[in-house]
Amino acid sequence: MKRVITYGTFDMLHYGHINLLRRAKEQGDYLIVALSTDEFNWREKQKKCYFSYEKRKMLLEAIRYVDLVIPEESWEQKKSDIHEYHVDTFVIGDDWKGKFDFLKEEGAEVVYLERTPEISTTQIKHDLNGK
Ligand code: C2G
Repeated sequence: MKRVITYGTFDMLHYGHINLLRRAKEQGDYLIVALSTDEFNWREKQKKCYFSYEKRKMLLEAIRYVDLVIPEESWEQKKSDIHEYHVDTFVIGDDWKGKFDFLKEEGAEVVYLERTPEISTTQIKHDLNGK
C-alpha cells in the first residue's frame, strides 16, 4: 500500500485541483490531502477563502481520488506528517518546484506535477468580478 500526501488550500474547487489530485493518486494507492486551515491560510498565505475549512474538507472528501483529509496548520508539519502517516510520496504542483526537496531526507519521494494552465481560484474571482 503506497501512501501519497499533498497539501493545499483547494478553495473554489476547480478542474486544475482535480487534475492534481487524480495524478497524485496515480502515484500510489492511498491519497492523504493536508488541507490548509482558515487560520493557516490567512496567517501564512494571506488568503481569505471563499469556502470555510469545513466546506472545503467536505468537497475534497467527495472526490474519488481522496482517501483522507487532515488539517494543514503549519509549514513545519510536513516532516512529521511523513512519519505519522507512513507516507511514501509527497506530491505538489510545480509552482512549488524545489521548495520541498528536504522531505527526501525523511525518506519520502518528492514529486512536482505540472500545474493545469489558465485556471486558478484568483482567475475565477477576477473573471466573475469583471462581468
Ligand atoms: N494546482 C494545479 N493547477 C492549477 C491550480 C492549482 O495543479 N491550475 C495545484 C497546486 O499546484 C497545488 C494544488 O493544486 O498542488 C492546490 O493548489 P492551492 O489550493 O493553490 O494550494 P497552495 O496555495 O499552493 O498551497 O504547504 C503547501 C501549500 O499549502 C500549498
